[in-house]
Amino acid sequence: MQNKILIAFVAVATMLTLMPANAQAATMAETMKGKILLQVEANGEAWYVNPVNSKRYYLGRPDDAFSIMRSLGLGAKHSFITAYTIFPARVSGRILIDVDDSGKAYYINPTDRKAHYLGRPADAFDVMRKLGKGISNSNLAKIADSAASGTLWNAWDAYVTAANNKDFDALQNLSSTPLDLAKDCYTMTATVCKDTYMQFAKEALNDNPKIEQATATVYESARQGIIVSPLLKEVNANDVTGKQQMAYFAKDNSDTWKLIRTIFASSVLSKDGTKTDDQLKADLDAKYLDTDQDGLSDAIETGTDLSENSKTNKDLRDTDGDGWWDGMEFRGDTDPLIATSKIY
Ligand SMILES: [Ca+2]
Ligand SMILES: [Ca+2]
Ligand SMILES: [Ca+2]
Repeated sequence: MQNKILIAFVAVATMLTLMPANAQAATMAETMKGKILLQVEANGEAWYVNPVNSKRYYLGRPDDAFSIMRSLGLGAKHSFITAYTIFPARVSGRILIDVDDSGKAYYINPTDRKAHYLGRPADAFDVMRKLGKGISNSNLAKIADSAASGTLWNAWDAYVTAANNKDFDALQNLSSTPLDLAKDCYTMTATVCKDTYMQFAKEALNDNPKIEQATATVYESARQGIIVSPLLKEVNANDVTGKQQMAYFAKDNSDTWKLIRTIFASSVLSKDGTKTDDQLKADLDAKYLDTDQDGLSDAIETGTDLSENSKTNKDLRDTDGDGWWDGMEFRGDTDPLIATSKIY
């Protein structure tokens, strides 16, 4: 335990740096477009990769699979559906709904571009099992999950689930950039590094003030979002402490929320006899004040914080005017003072 330090600031970063992997992920999603995938390393869960947006849709039970596949269908004339044995490439992997014949649905298998009738839920399920291709968890993680791209809170929930399950692949899929094991873990093996990393992510969640929809403050625009827990203030015998958790998310070029970083900040104000507990609590509020709501306190932006100085403008959300808020850039790996340095 550290003590007697007037102000101790600990920022624990559970997230990474920026760049590649997106290219790799894009390739996997491209390759799998229109295919039905079976998660062979789990319980054979089935997914459909929608060729329209290259995102995967969980097919679940037979009834679910049937309705999901139909909901992603493309209306087609009966004459079009009966005109081909091998369908044109533009409908490869699509589900065609016969608008002239009571909405009968057909799946165009991308492997041979032949139509498979999806009559009742059981038919859809059979097609899924017969045509589904096995995929590893790590490759599946490279394809964006349609459910994960919903709201900012979906993204936070995905993070919590990944951390609690110590699911490294899920966390990698959610993160804006992959963890660079070689760079971040030095002499550890990849397996030990991943385990340590996930252990850390889980503990950080349990130790911190909770981020919950009911009590959190959210700063959100079309492409970025920051979730801030309430500032937890505790009065102890010799000090007053403050703790806050924050999570920074950005939408990637496929419009999917990705995690930039989570931060746990804590401060200890020692009681020196000159201030009351309430005054020390007020000092904590002041220390965490974020006037321009960009995810960085005024103290960090102006350099009065002892440990961090972003050198950004405390009254301007986006100091360099590149569209990304100061906190997003400072907590990510781009420069908040250089407009050409951008998150996406
Ligand atoms: Ca600020
Ligand atoms: Ca600012
Ligand atoms: Ca900026």
